[in-house]
Amino acid sequence: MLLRIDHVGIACHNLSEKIEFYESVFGLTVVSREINEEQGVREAMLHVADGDQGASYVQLLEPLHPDTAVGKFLAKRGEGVHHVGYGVTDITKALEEISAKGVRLVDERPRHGSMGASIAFLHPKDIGGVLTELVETSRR
Ligand code: MC0
Repeated sequence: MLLRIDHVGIACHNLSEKIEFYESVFGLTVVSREINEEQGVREAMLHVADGDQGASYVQLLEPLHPDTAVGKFLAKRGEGVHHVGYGVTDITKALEEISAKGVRLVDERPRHGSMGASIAFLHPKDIGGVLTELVETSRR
């Protein structure tokens, strides 16, 4: 069901500073910067590698407001890994299959994600404390 690790989402207080850090330390390149109002984030995708099943990225996330998923995460836990995003072929089918196994879905239906992808989150409490995201895209 899972094709690859699409991205690792990392929560930070200052997006520009964190981009500079990843560029200078790892030599990564920003391929997309977006504001996603629905998710309450300002985010950047930095390309890591290409594979048979698509590319993988580091996603840096800065909250738009304190009262957002990433804002609350930062207040509670500080900066660090916020979620793991896995590539899937058919997100609707994957959600049905995962839900049937008793895992709570944060999103019953796909939402708009970075770089035009369809995304959906699974509840961290049912996945060993890891907020998990499914990502379907034809372009990566
Ligand atoms: C919260 N919890 C987490 C967590 N966020 N555990 C692991 N990883 C995380 N990122 C835990 C808390 O510690 C708490 O556990 C419990 O979940 C409830 O958290 P809460 O702070 O009370 O917050 P809730 O319940 O209001 O919301 C948690 C939930 C929410 C996961 C449902 O954050 C959510 O809907 N997330 C999905 C959307 C999202 O994260 N969007 C931002 C990235 P305790 O034990 O203390 O009770 S958007 C994105 O990345 C897009 C742009 C993309 O990829 O394209």
